[in-house]
Amino acid sequence: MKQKISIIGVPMDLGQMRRGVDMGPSAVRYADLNERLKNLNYDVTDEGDIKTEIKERADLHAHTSLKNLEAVVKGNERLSTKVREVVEKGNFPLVIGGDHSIAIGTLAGLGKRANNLGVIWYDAHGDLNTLETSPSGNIHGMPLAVSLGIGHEKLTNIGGYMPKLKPENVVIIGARSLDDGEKELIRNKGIKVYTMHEIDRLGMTKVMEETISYLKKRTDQVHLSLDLDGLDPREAPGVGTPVVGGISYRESHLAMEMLAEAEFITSAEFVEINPILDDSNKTAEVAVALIGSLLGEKLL
Ligand code: Z70
Ligand code: MN
Ligand code: MN
Ligand code: MN
Repeated sequence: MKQKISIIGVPMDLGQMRRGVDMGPSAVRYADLNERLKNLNYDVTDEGDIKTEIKERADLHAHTSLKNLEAVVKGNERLSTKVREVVEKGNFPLVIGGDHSIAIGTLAGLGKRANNLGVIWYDAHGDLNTLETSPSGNIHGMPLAVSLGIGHEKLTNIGGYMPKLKPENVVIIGARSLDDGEKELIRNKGIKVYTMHEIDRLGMTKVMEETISYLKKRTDQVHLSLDLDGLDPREAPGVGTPVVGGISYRESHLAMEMLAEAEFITSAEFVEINPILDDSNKTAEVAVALIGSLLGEKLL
């Protein structure tokens, strides 16, 4: 039977302050995602976009310094429901963002059905802040903490349960910008992290071999949450928070191919694609190429 993939767009831009990341799903569709997956012989359904609030109309002055809290919660509740439905019909959820705050809803939808969910967090950042540790109040800097059950209860309770994840089931790859509170959380919870230092030292092959065997031992499903700012901004310039010294396109390609060979990724999301800040839709094209590799595309 043909494997089925459901594309879910999430034009969310309320988890951060830059304009344009809400256009990420359109940019990725424009870069021919659907075609690419059909050529790999998948049965593809584009589920369309999840409704998100418009920036101007969101409650910018809610009674908390978590920016746009209510609007972020609403969008993520809708996303969580959609992801759960897609998993229940046996499809592979492929979520396209939108800022990284949408990982809260994706993981809420997945965790409901998995016994022991694992996550690969491919990102320049840890996204492990809470209101107390955040330098910005931006919720896209918090989704991993929230999914571990740490943070504002309106966020941690999305989907009606918590936590969605165990700290020992998480592997962060590509980190090079961590706030003090995030470093503390990583140490206290024993979260496995491959910073750029380890990627340079060990090479991406070893990093992925270790990541795969680590998660295979302890999880029954693995979600890939890929923030395009994990890549170097020279190759993925269309992101809101570029950080120099990132993972190369080639290394990322290899990482995706190794995940495809291991056949253990059960859902994925590609986030923080901002075509307004881009160089002729390059970042969406990179995302689509990586998605192709993740889902089994080979040159020969
Ligand atoms: C910073 C914060 C962040 C993504 C930037 C940045 C977080 N640590 N996350 N871009 N995807 O504001 O919390
Ligand atoms: Mn916008
Ligand atoms: Mn992120
Ligand atoms: Mn990031």
